[in-house]
Amino acid sequence: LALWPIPKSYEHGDAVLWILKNVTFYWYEAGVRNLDYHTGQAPFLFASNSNTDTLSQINAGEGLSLHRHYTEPFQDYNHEREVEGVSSEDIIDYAIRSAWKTILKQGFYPWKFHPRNWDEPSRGKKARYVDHVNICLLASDLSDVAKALAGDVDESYTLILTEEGVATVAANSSVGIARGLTTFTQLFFQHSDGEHVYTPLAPITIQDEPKFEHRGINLDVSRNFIPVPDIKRQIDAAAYTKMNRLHLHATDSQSWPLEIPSSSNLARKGAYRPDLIYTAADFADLQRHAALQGIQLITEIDMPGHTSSIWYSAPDLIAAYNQQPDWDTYAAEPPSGTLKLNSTAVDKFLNTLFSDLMPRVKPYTAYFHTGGDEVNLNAYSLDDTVKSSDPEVLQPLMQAFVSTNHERVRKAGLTPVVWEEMLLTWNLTLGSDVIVQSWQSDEAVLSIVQAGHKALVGNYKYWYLDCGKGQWLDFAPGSPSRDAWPYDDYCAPFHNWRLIYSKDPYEGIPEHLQHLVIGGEAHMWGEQTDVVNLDQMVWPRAAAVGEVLWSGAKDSEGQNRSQIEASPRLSDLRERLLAKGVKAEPVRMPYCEMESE
Ligand code: CP6
Repeated sequence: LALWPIPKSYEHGDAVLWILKNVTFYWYEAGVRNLDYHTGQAPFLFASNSNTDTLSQINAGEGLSLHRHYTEPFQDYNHEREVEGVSSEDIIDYAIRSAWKTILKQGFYPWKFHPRNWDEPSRGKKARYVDHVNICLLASDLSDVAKALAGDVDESYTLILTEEGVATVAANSSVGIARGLTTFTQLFFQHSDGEHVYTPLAPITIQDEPKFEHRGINLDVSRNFIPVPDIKRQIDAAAYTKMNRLHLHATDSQSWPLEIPSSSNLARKGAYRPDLIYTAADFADLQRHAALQGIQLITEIDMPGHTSSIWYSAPDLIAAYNQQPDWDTYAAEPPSGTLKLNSTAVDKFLNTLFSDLMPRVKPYTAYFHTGGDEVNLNAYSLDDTVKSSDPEVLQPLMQAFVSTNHERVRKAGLTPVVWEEMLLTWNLTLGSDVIVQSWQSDEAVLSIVQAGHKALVGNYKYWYLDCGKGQWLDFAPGSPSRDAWPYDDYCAPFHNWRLIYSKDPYEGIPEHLQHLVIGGEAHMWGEQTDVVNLDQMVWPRAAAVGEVLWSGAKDSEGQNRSQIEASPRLSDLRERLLAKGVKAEPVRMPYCEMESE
């Protein structure tokens, strides 16, 4: 089975099924009994072994009505609509159009194209035609998008392709439909005749649902600027591996590319160049592009550390700016600089910032990330509002700083996310709603869930995609005297997909606390990555995280999933990503004469 991520359960035969160009998508909804509209017959022709409650309900056509149907020519989703947020209808509409495009327009060849003496697997088998695809949204409640944004959307789906050539994707939510259609596209291969698309996997029944609710990629767009179309391509690829979060590490010490209209100098002066910014329109476009594919874009404004790019527009707010040559006394990375910790000017600045940004993220996500990683105590000895590096002095100030910010986040109707240091290093009291993002260790994840918080995993030894590239600090004052990058001790070697795939998010977590591990993220820190190597750095390795988070790290026997079994599937996914214009790296050779089937 060439699917990535692997579904929870599946059964398939080996008839060959062809798809021709004139496929119609029928979209049904629960609610009104009206099956005869348009088709004049019950549209669901399931194999007789379709015996679950859901399927018999659909079979009987109970309470389903035709909402809409799509015949060729398919237009692209209409992005012109200038409304805030997305609806269930938008998500399904987008999913149908892009599934069709993926199967029939894009073109791709299976990884195993067997260039020499190859017998097409379809040869000699019975050909069938899929002439319609039924999309069944079973929930009558169209508020499922609101649930998606609250993080508790039902992403499960059922996918059936009968011997008669009827395909059905049924789900309780629009996002479930989108996930099912994604799987649907992965059943099909381009024939070497260049004209037909076939699946060797029909008839097939798949029942599927994610293991973890939060399946993300953290994309750092501050260290190197990443243009909007390139971020969109990461979103598309993430959706294609059934990931559902894009954590945008939008600002850091090196640059502030995010336009904040009420403080326009922030990006104008803080970006690398005034044109290397995300305008408010770009930002809305990105959030919408993600939401249409069932992905929440979660914005992080990292603070109080990692903020020296604010100095360019508001120098009075920043302490320990650009200390040379001993920047590393004050910060994890040059240039040093941190928001002052006891400053009314900083408080006013943050109030303006949050009032501007929160209402704009609210239609597309339930979360906001306030950062909090790698704060250096020494920086506050140079902070005129503090003048101390004593943790006893700093802790209450940090508590007030974070509590105030989290109140702002909650007032906007959002849930705060923070890096683990705020809880584990600073010992802050955080609201029980706060999600804590871990990056340093399994022990950290354990401490987070023991404190009763929801945790995101992303251990740097496994899920940091940037590791293994060696040091990049030679330009920084003071650095040449140091031969080794401090991170070389642990952010090395290169994390290949197998290492990434081997990590179980539940490692070291007792069973009764595992429900608090809500998922995790692959991290793309951007010091040595820009648009030239972005795709290769992220793909297909992020898909290894995607499968672990969707399917779980263990197989049905409780063993770590086989990398040998995963390897050809990942190779196949890589071909499909290439067909989408994502320049994913190869993970192996295209063909081996001696390979077993
Ligand atoms: N930037 C920010 C970084 C890192 C972190 N935060 C980082 C730390 C250690 C390694 C890689 C990246 N570059 N803002 C840590 C969360 Cl090895």
